Amino acid sequence: MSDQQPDVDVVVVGAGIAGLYLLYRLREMGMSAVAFETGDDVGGTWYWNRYPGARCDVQSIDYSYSWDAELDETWEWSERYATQPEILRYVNHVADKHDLRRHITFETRVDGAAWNDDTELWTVATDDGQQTTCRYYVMATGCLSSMKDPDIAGTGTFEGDVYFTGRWPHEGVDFTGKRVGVIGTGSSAIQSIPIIASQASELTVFQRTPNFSLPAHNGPVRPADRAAIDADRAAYRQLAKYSSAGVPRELSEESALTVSEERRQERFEEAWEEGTIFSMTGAFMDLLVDRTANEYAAEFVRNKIRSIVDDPTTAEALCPTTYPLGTKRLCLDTNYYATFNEPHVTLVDLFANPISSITPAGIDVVDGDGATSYEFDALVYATGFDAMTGAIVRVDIAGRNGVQLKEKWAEGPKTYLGLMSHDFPNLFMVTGPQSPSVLSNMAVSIEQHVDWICDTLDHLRDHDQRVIEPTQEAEDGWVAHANDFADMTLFPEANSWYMGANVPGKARVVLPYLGGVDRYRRICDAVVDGDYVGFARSGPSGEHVDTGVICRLQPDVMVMLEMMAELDLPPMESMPAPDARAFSEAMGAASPPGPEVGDVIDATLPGADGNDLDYRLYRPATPGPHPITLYFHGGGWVIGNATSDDALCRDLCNNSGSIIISVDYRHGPEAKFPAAHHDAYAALAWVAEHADELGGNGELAVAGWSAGANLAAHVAQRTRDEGGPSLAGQVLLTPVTDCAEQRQSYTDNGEGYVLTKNLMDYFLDNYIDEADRTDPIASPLRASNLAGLAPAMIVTCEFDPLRDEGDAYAAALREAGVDVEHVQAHGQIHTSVPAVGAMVTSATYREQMAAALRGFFGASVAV
Ligand code: N01
Repeated sequence: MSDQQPDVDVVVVGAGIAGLYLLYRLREMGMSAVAFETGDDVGGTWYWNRYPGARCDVQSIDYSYSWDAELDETWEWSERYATQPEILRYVNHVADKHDLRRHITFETRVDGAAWNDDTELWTVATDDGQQTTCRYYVMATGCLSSMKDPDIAGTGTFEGDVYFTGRWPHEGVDFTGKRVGVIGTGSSAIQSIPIIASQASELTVFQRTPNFSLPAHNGPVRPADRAAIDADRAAYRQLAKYSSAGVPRELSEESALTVSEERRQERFEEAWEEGTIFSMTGAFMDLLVDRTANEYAAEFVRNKIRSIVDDPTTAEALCPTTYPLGTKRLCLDTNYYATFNEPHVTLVDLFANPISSITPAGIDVVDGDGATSYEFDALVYATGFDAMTGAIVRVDIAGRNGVQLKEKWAEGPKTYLGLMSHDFPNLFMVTGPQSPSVLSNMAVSIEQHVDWICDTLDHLRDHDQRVIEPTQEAEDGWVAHANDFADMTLFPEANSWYMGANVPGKARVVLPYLGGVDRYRRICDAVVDGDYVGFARSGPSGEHVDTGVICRLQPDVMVMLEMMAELDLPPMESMPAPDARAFSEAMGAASPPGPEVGDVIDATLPGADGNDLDYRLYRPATPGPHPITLYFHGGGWVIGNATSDDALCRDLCNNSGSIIISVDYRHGPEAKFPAAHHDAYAALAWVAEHADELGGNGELAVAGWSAGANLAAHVAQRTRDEGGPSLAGQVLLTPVTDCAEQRQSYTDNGEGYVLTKNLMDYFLDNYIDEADRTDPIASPLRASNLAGLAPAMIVTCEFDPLRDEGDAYAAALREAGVDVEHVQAHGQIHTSVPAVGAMVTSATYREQMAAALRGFFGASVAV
């Protein structure tokens, strides 16, 4: 550690909306700072993007700073969606009001930055040949500031006027009487095309992928919106901070799959009329996660396009069909589609007629075996940006031991919270990749990041620390979490700039964090409240490393637990068994129904002591006979019945191609151990004997979940010992295998993951006396001999008290020579795998269970 003092405490790159607020906060904190800005004035994106029609696509009352209450109350936006000149005026006003320009070095580009481990300083190199040392280095470079290379043959040969939407001439362009070609149909093109068309003598639009665009319905700020913010401005801003997209709005709790066609059309019409980018994707809760739900919305918009555009061929070409709605950024327009009804406007569909080359006179496209040449006076490239990472890696950033950020990110960005990256101490990013950024109201996300960064610098100073860096483990955890969230959605299906797919050679990964602004903010706050979970900090006061990893649960599991916490349900173990059963049934009734199957029959079969056992038989729709899987429900031998795992049984039936017979068994405390175990075996014997009548083909397997998996494991042992019935296999989902010992997973996961240690104790106490718990019937792991058992497929879940005993059983079976497939479900809890229709991330384990059954039954199954 050296005591070398830097030139300034903080170097900021960029003087846009983020850079200005950073400079303000840093000055208020008494830290010295300089911002380097390539442009000759403030504004960032609003400085560069001056193309005709440029506006924000989040309502201006929302897309505003909230940190200056006086500004917030006095600034009047003239329209719902302000134009670029008005937004630039606003940004300039802020810079003047707070005298921020004096901290900015304009017309100066940052080319490189290197960390020095000895001095613990960054050296920042600028294109004027200067070097500036700083303790902290903040990239406030914006998500859409690095223009994409148009990557079209012949670019540069055109002899007419050439314009890029992202670098528009300050003096403006008059296209009157000109023949104009526009390449691209993203937001920039969609905003500018109607205005260029109103001037040009001929306009030709070259479209590679059509976009979904909604009418902006721009005009004065709507009275209802104004009333909402005027009623209590501070409360409104607070709502925005804890909303999913940084804009206060009610989230739909309706599924597009379960409402009537009439209701769907009604919601989509409302969304179309609302004119915001969040209205259509938010019309139903499942539009961005379910392909069928999404297709309803997509077709609605396509029908709107067909109703606006006169020429059917042009209309169809304008209809997006190759990706789900909303997985490329939705656009807001004013008269975009109607512009194609103008006689001097032509659409060239590059899928049918790809560009062969830009030429000195215009553009040549392939046309059948020949070519068509278009001649222009002016060409407009609206070809987009190297989004989110482009502006960051364009600077040569060298971290610890010379590690290059560009190389580290070659396979996709790796960050902790989208704020920092391991090996790059004291380097912060504002709205970096893997933060909500572009999927939110940027004004809200920028402020949150600036506040987090500045509060962190304040904290370091207060604690006599100088250096902060995320640990590798924390970063790996966040990258995994961000990817898990993305994988739950439809976003990976589109070749969008969200995926980096618009830039040839760029890694294809989801760049923004999809968990929402509210959740993300709570996570960032929790990291701080936990004393910087996942960060290493050092300085004169010593070194402190927090080895924690956040967000290890799968995202949908996390969401489900959050929702359950909000319900504040009473603990089941506080209830007498009959009440616990009724409570569990009520919860189950609120769960999504499982899929249709070929046939469902409810009947009874004899239990071990002349008692009747209800069962439900699920028959596949495929022609029989079928193999049979006897299934035992979960519920700790206390709750549940033949129909309580209905959705899982349906799913298994369809995907395994076997008949599933879900059989009930007697429960504690009324019927204590070993009643349930004996019933399970009696049921197996009866099913084997009646297989023909039940539609079976003679093959038989057992399956179960939790206590039901314990029964399945038991009967698998007993059939071996009693010489039948013979089993093709056993599928054990989060089984109880040892009632007598609570392993480490009871401590790790004993609270907060639905099945708690207390609940498990309650189940055990209700069913098995202490003295019986070492009996191998109750604890199959304790059997003296595990050899010769039917092949097993065992699923254990990372956040389950029963995890370790399930793992131990898999290991013990394998040791005994049993054929075992053991799947450890990452980020799942005890109850998440059976939750068909509710938990997306556990579908893979359900599929694996079904695949295991198919494997047991070999060639006899058809699905
Ligand atoms: O860029 P884009 P943009 N040959 O990447 C096409 C924000 N924004 O500047 O889709 C032929 O969306 C490309 O085709 P394809 C907003 O977040 C906001 O328009 O790759 N075509 C696409 O059609 C937005 O999403 C506002 O097949 C080529 C177009 O060029 C983001 O900025 C306004 C091509 C690029 O569209 C980017 O929007 C404007 C090629 N070689 C922008 N290369 C607001 O309202 C690319 N294309 C705030």
